[in-house]
Amino acid sequence: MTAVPADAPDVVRSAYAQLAVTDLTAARWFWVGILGFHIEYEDADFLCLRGTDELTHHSVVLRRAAAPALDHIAYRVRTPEDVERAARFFGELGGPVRRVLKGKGTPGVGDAVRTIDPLGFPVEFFYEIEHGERLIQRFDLHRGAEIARLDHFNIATPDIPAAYAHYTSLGFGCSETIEGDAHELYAAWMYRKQTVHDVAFTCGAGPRLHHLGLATHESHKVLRVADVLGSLGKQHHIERGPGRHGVSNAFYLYLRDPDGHRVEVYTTDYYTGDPDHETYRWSVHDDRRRDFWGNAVIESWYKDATPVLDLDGNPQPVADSLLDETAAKVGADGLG
Ligand code: XXG
Ligand code: FE2
Repeated sequence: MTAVPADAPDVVRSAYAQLAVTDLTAARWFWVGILGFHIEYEDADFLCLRGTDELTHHSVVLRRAAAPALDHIAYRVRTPEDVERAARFFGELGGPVRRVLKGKGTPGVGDAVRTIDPLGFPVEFFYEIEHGERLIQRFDLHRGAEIARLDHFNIATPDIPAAYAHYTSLGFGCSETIEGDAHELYAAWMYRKQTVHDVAFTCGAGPRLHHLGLATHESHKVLRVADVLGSLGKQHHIERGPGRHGVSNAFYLYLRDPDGHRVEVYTTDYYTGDPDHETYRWSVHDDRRRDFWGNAVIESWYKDATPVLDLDGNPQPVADSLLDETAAKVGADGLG
């Protein structure tokens, strides 16, 4: 694990994302029925969802709204003092900093701080959260893709070096990158917990949410969810995969929920917790980097993403990407 810079909050992990969805019934079919999330809390406006391995209240929150969007991504910090540290850190960066008191924000979450980070993303930092019943060995309740936990956020952002610099200043390590001939950064994977990533950057118009990475334990769960969608005639929810990533080595499948939010069912990446863990660098010309078997990445995966909201619920303006990975000559991708 990398050291925490003196002025930065000690981030433990990517903890939850709150998505705006237009139809909670349709969303429930997908997130609960197909992915296998468990409902920890629901009312007319919110659905709080938890994976089988998660002991805290939720890792995905769905909020009923007029249009699909990302409300915020949220990181858990190590102590209540780190919530204060987050307020100071982002205050000094000049972004808006808003206190959200327990009971006034997302159900189950204690006192939190929300900000718009230098990349334009709405981000929450919290320590306190309610705990849920242990479901690890409630095999009788496991279903669908049997999502065990949220693994990562993937964000679409136009300037990858700026994203890399910001998350480095928050004490994140870098497990892997995709780079051009002059080492220009096309993508990077960064972590606080001891896996390949808590957050990754896809070069694209942004700020937008590219996807949520959701961990399941076994690759046959990834295959099963694709089979089930086919059987139901719902194959249009499958966007990319199944396949084996080059970056991360994970076995993967990308799906789109009824509002178009992208999720990745993800399994078997690797440990990154040694203090001298080295970054693994892929060439943008290596067609195994995004799919180890050289399968093409479809254009919608590079181009589509979820709009993000500011702290008042208004859409954040989007800037064009500085680099275009689809324009790099990348063999089997067939793009560019
Ligand atoms: O989690 C991931 C991803 O960011 O979704 C994409 C790991 C690897 C990849 S990639 O498409 O680069 O293999
Ligand atoms: Fe991912």
